[in-house]
Amino acid sequence: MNKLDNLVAQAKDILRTNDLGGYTVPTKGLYPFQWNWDAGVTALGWLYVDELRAWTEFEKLFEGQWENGMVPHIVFHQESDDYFPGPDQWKVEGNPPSTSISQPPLLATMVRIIYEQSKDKELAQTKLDALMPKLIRYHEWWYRERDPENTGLVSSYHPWESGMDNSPAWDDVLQRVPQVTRPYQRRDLNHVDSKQRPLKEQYDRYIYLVDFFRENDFDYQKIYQNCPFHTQDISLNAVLQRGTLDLIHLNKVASVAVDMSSLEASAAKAEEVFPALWDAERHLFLNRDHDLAKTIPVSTSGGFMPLYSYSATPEQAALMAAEIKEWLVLGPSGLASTSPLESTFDAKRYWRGPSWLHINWMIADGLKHYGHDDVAEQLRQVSRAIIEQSGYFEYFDPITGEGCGGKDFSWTAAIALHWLL
Ligand code: 2M8
Repeated sequence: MNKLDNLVAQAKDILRTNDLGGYTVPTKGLYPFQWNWDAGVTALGWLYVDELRAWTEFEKLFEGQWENGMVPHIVFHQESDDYFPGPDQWKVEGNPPSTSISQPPLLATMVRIIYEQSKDKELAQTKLDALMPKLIRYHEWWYRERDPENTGLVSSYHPWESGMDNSPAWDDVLQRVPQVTRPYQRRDLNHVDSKQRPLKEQYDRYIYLVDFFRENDFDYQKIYQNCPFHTQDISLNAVLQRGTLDLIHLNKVASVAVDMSSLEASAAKAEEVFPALWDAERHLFLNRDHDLAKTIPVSTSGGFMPLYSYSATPEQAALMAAEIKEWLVLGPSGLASTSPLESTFDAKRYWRGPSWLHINWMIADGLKHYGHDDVAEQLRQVSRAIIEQSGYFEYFDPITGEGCGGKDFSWTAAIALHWLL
């Protein structure tokens, strides 16, 4: 087998191995359940293995959708002692059990790509038609419950909701969250070197928030008013924006079109407010601290995500393309999740520095939209080089390309199948 065939075979094997029967775990051991944005990216990989299976990934995730439309960040389809905090900590009633927070909503965009690229068009139409009402309810939930004052930006209440858990962007806001005093036992450190994971002090605050949601009866109004962690995450908002635009498009090809005026108005409102998050000196967009009503001055890869949602001006896009090229000089093995120039940059510690393949792909997709094909191609080449060098790890040291975190990782394999191989 040549090198390329070997990489393709390995990626497909990873999806099959991580398949627990209709849903794919991110990696065995470390993450034994179905995660929301992992499921979206992973479905894209299944497209190259088994189209029907790609659609099942979404259907399984939507089994966890709440009455109010929310799609949880983890759906606990079966029990496992490998992970903390599990369903006994979240205490959400429902079958299957789930968490009470969500994750960056990239499902609609992944559904659109799979719908357009699948070969079995009849299957795709049937599956799309069935998923549309669920996707619409999910997006409506974001705007209704997470932006109740119609500011144009949805709120996040937990670093886990951003998907970029220990990003330095959240450090100051997280300091306002008390540390739990009750004992608990982390399980992630049974699987991964502690130098590549969040600190105990951060976990103490993550768990406090889990208790806080439960003690506030998961009531969105109480949480909106009182949650000590309250951010407006630029990356999540960009993912939502792109997803809503894709959903509006999908409504035109679905067998039954519905009134999308409310989602159209939400997307238009977001377009109005994104410019306020642009930082003219850093050449990227910033996250926002809701309670202090100001932007958070930390440069992260999430700040480039308005490329992916088509929310930047051509001038801003050109500045971001140039900035990305500079980051790639300092960290040539994929786009660092935190600027290598930030004092908080840490090359191996999870979202504080490492590069992540699905983020590289989304940003490259945005760069292409703005005509910066050269930088998009550079991101593709460096991403390809790291899997050749290190295999399908969860994340990669952006300076050396060393694989970090979990190995045989589903979304890394999926993005490789879709974008790199
Ligand atoms: C990581 O997050 C989980 C909590 O959700 C964890 O560390 O326990 C993040 O990288 C997140 O973005 C990802 O969805 C999840 C599963 O891959 O792992």
